[in-house]
Amino acid sequence: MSKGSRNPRREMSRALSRVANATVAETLETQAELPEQVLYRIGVTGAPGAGKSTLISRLAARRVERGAKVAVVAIDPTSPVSQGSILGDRIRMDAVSDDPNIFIRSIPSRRAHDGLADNTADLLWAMEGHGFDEVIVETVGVGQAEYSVRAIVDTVVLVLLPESGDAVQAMKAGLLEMADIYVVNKADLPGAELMAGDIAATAARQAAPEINGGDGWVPPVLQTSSRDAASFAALDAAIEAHRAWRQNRIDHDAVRRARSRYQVQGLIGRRAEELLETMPDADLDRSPKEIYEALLQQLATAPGEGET
Ligand SMILES: Nc1nc2c(ncn2[C@@H]2O[C@H](COP(=O)(O)OP(=O)(O)O)[C@@H](O)[C@H]2O)c(=O)[nH]1
Ligand SMILES: [Mg+2]
Repeated sequence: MSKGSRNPRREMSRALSRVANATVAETLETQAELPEQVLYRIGVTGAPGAGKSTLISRLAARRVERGAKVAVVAIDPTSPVSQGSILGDRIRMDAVSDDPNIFIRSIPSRRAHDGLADNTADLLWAMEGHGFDEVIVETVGVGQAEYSVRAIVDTVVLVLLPESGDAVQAMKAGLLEMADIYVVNKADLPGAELMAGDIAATAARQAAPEINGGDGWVPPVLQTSSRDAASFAALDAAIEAHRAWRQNRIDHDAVRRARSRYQVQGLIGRRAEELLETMPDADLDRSPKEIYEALLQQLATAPGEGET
């Protein structure tokens, strides 16, 4: 579609805008064919303020330097104007050069049941076919989102902050299977070393054969700091290592099917929501079974049909 285009970045930007605010019907119009998925997807997740945007800008710059065409999309619930350091980084990068090998875009997140923006899968889909090699997607981790992002990206990087021992203890229980790479960021702050050690011990124990796809990827635990350029080289290398491991060890067809499942489930959920929002009160004053059956009938008609 974009072959021979003179401005793939603008094209991708338009494609993202189209999907960012689209109804289900509009979204489906862009999904009539199965695209060849070529973008390697790196998910970077973690709490607000963990330093994800800062880390991503360093990581992206490094990967572009190595010759990759890198797209970055930040699904951010905070205003990109007031909070998004990624926007500042973009301005800084653009000031240095109008590098056609990097694309950065911040998109306000929409609510979803699983903490991941309800259209993240569709946004990633829309980024295919514009000549980029990989996409780094920033998502704010609010518990469930860290698990959900697994379904749609290839490598999950979880960014954590050096914290008190108590917080680490509480977190350990939830760390199971969560990420492919753990990063204790802001390692210039006290407590990073201790925390990284704690997580590494937990991660090693959890890399049992029955976890993580069957043959023991042991998630590395790295420390990064915006004051230490070498720390991002280590992160870059860890991502490449995971990518190589994944390439040979996982069932790619199964992954593709799981992604389709996740994406279609999201589309159906949103379509159901659209229909329930416009359902007359009288229709809602019925039993859940009756409402469900009425909804199923409406779902059976093409989405958008009969709408203005
Ligand atoms: N001390 C320290 N501060 C950092 C580091 N990385 C980012 N920050 C600061 O942490 C704040 C949040 O960073 P940001 O990248 O926007 O975090 P995000 O919300 O996870 O995307 C900003 O004020 C950054 O300047 C770091 O390595 N060390
Ligand atoms: Mg951010």
